[in-house]
Amino acid sequence: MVCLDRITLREILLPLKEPFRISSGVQAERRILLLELEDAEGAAAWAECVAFQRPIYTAETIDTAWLAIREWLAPRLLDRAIPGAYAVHEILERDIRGHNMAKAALEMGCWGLQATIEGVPLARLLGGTHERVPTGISLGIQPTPALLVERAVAAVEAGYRKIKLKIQPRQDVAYVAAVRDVLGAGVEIMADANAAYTIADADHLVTLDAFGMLMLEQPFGADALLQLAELQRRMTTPLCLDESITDLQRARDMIALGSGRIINIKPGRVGGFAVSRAIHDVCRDAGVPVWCGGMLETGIGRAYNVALASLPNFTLPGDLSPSARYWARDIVEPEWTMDADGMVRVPRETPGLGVAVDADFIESLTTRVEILTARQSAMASQ
Ligand code: OSB
Ligand code: MG
Repeated sequence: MVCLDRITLREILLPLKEPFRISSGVQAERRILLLELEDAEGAAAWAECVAFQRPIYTAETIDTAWLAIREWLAPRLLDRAIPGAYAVHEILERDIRGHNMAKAALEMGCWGLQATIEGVPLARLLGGTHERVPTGISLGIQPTPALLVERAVAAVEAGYRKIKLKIQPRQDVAYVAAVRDVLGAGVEIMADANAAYTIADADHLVTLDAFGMLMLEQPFGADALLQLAELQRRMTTPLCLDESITDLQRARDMIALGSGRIINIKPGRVGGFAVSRAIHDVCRDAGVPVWCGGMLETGIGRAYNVALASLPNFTLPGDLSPSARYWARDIVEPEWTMDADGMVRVPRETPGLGVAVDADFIESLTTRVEILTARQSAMASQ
């Protein structure tokens, strides 16, 4: 049972160690929406909304998420007896379209709170089995192939088990070729286009087959399932879908149409853990491997992703880089680390998220706060 007494929305500003460029834009710092969920007995859990500042990845932004949570989503949960975190998705989904990242932040926070209340690690509450999870790195678009190679070599030396290269038209084949050439055939590499191509680029994309990549992620737009299926028929490299997979139905459609052979599950993109787990199960039954994507999260979002990645069908390395990859200082203690074999340890003893949240440091980074209660949302709706 979970019953929320109060939800605190908080925006923090955290500079990235280095700018991260994808085909649709660059980010040098992150405005991040954090949630603190509390019940009437004083139990509390933090959660992170993964929406970016601008709609470069999906339509949501930190500001639309803030609005959706305050106006439509939080009032459904506050002061209401919920049988368990598993039930939250349905409550938030009914007659409210979209806003998956806003829904996910609340839903996952309820899983975190339930784990805290029950005194169990989040991974165990979810049904995770892996004790350690393999990690890959996602490298942003660099000015030259040589600069990308430098970073890829350093990543392999650090132990990363998969090297993902962001690509876009005119910054693709030469970059992939250079990295493959220097790393050799023994390293798993992949590319992610973040929807930068169309079916008109199919002949060009097929030439990427020559580099033996583990997968090619989201070459076309989110809705282009038929064109993706056409490309997949022409390529030996498995396509992996990210932006396209917004819910369980889209995962089923991908499998039925052959639009891809691998799914990148980001819980924020699909509305939370219940849907992530359902997609995981459907993929497991269809023999489709999944892995956990990343959204340049802080250590709070990382705790949720690592717990999710401990489920059995997460068989490929996730974008689960340690704290120091992104931040000069993370907002959790201990920070997330990776061992020399590129593995991240899943917390299996500590209840809840498995890391302590540094509330004082968060306070010093905070640019706005809003406290939501049932009383206040009832007054607002009069
Ligand atoms: O497509 O996975 C993506 C970052 C910003 C926007 C989209 C994506 C990414 C990443 C980052 O690849 C992965 C990470 O968090 O390390
Ligand atoms: Mg992606």
